[in-house]
Amino acid sequence: MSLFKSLFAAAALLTLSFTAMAHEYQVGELHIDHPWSREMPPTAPTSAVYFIIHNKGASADRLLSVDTPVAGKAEMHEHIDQNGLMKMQQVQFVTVPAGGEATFAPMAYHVMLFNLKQQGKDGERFPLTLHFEKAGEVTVQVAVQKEAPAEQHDMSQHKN
Ligand SMILES: [Cu+2]
Repeated sequence: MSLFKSLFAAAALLTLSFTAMAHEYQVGELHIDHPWSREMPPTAPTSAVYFIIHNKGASADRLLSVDTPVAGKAEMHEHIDQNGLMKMQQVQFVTVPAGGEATFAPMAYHVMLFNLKQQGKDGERFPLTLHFEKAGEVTVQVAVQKEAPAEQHDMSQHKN
């Protein structure tokens, strides 16, 4: 019995460390992939957070709001092409389609942080809580890094 228990504990630990390496999170049927933020100059007034939400479920969900203790305000934004001018504007929610995904990436949807207590540095992490209509809430750790992660690097090319 005790052997079984310690084996179980070891397996649980292993799962945990794999999760930490992959840097992804799950809430209900939603997987949140590699939340990251680009390192900004210390005096920059804002910063942006990116991630990909995969929906493995049979029904759509919506991201309704986000918040973090490191910023006074966190908004969801989208980039729109207005007569050839790229602008960003706030959105009230972002839909994650059933069996699909919602991509937060440079020049696409992003989370915008205002009134930062201080800018994060390369290698640091900070918490961000996502509030979903159906799945509820999940707090992820946002990795601050200089370069976009390889798997999200060309995301801006996909949006015309
Ligand atoms: Cu923005």
